[in-house]
Amino acid sequence: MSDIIRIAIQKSGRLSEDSLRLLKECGIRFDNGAGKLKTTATNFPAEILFLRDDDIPGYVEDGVAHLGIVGQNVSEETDRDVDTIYNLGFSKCRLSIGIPRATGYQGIQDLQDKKIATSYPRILSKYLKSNGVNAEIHEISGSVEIAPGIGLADAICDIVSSGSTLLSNGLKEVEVVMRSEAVMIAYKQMTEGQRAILNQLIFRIDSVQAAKN
Ligand code: PRT
Ligand code: ZN
Repeated sequence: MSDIIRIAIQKSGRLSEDSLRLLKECGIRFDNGAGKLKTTATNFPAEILFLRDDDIPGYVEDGVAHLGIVGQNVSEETDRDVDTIYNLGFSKCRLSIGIPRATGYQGIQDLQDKKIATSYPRILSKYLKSNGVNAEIHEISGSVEIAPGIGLADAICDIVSSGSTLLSNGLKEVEVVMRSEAVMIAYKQMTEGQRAILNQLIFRIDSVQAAKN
């Protein structure tokens, strides 16, 4: 009876609005007043935690949160032991490699021994390895697209959506490393009661998604 599930969503960023909307469309009512880090739903056995997206997989692995909504890019990069249980279809983007527009490009071998700036060192290094390319990965946490322009790197690997950020930094997209969308991830060791709540939630998400198609 006392079972409750904690759902972690991004506090403020590109996933926030759609994550909130999804929960509301599932009929879960809660107060998400500004600055709140945690709130309790009034009509569903759930608490909502508002976190930075990068922290969500770790919280879900540890069971501090039982469910989380993050981009596949973040889930993959953080490499936590969680189950991916639902592809939610929003926040679609790709993780791509970009190089200066004027630089010629024949194929991925051209990246051999080059310096690539990224916030996704794990995914990038796997991708390069699987393509037999050895490059120097330079990890930076933001404004990755300016790295080539300031002489910090020969190439970048970052999230692309419309492509306008690449364009305005004089870069062109040469490799798509992965495609991403928002997913729901889950703690692996929920109680039976929590699984029952999760099943109710999934049933509601299915209905919401079906109504959109
Ligand atoms: O503060 P916190 O750590 O929670 O947020 P954040 O700043 O790390 O993430 P946020 O809110 O920017 O993005 C959250 C998630 O949204 C990402 O992990 C992706 O899964 C997804 N997403 C979808 C995007 C984009 N589209 C996107 N366009 N994430 C980032 N971008 C950035 C990208 O980094 C680049 O600088 O937008 C720029 C490129 O956009 P275009 O349209 O110019 O190509
Ligand atoms: Zn983040």
